[in-house]
Amino acid sequence: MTAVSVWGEAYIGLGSNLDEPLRQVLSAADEIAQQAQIRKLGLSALYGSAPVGPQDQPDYVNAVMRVATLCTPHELLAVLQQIENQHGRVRNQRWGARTLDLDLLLYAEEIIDTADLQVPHPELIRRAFVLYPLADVAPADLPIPGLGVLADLLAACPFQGLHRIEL
Ligand code: A4P
Ligand code: MG
Repeated sequence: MTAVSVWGEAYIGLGSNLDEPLRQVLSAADEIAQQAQIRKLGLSALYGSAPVGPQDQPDYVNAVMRVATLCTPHELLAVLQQIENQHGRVRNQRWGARTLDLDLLLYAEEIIDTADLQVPHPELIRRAFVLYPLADVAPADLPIPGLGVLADLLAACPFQGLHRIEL
């Protein structure tokens, strides 16, 4: 019997608001792309966004990356958490300031609801800083499992002061 490698498509949200956020996001995108089991298919523009959650923290830089991967969703989460840790990520406040946040937004058309992983990411449909960059790298008719298609979710999501960062 021959082993079959199946590349699944996934979308990763990148965010940072500490310690040179632009550099954090761009280097994290490179580090994700360098993983043996991950291929980069696209990276959105970088966006500046006001913090969602506690307001006593700096604005964020956000982006979304589209990948193909041989990892299972939980393996991919572990890879992302390892990269967060390499960026000095400290977890002390939910939705608080961070050097790097990597969220698994979507994995193929799967719906996952386990203690340590929910996909689609539960906050995705409310967040301009996720949906607009997602639209840079995904087709308008991308299915968001259980929630609709990207174009409809975008149309229902206010811009929330999001702005593109020109490099
Ligand atoms: N977890 C469950 N599902 C996922 C998933 N799909 N991707 C679990 C990644 N992690 C997932 O995350 C807590 C736990 O969520 C993890 O251990 C993982 O098992 P965390 O990164 O330790 O903590 P957190 O990020 O503070 O919590 P949470 O609820 O993941 O927050 P979010 O949703 O990541 O939001 N405002 C702006 N403008 N831009 C931002 O990027 N980000 C956040 C964080 C808040 N406000 C923001 C931004
Ligand atoms: Mg997170």
